[in-house]
Amino acid sequence: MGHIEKSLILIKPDAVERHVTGKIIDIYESNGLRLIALKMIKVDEELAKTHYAEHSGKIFFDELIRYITRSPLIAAIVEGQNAIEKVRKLNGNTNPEMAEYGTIRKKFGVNKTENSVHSSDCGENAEKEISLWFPEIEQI
Ligand code: 3AN
Repeated sequence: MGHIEKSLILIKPDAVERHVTGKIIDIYESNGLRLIALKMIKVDEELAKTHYAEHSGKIFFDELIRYITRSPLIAAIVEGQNAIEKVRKLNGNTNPEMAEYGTIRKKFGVNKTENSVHSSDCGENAEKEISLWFPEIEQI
């Protein structure tokens, strides 16, 4: 069965710009995930750099920060059985060209940078990302 988990998801600028956020949220909800928090924000450089700190110094880092801060995105917390792994499977490979058919990145992603969605990759990072993106929420 697995257990109930929370994961942080971002529906990133390219998806908001192309009006596909509703379709993406529908995929999560149709797969048994429940939204427990959601907001739209235009990310500032400080939050972007903290979120992507592990990629600091990589060749794609500056492009990644420019992209994620260029227009509003949706940040949300979803909850459900094995939510972390479930969301990552629904999202698909980082590179939309490599992603399996039916995944969100295959359907909506443009390239490795503009790949429509982000989600936490493990429980520890889910906790960190939830408190980074939703500092206003106490303990959930
Ligand atoms: P994922 O989001 O699939 O966990 P990560 O954590 O390896 O992927 O990368 C975080 C983000 O950095 C990706 N969503 C993507 O936008 C960007 N990224 C990762 N690798 C590359 C790359 N080789 N070229 C351009 N952007 C990349």
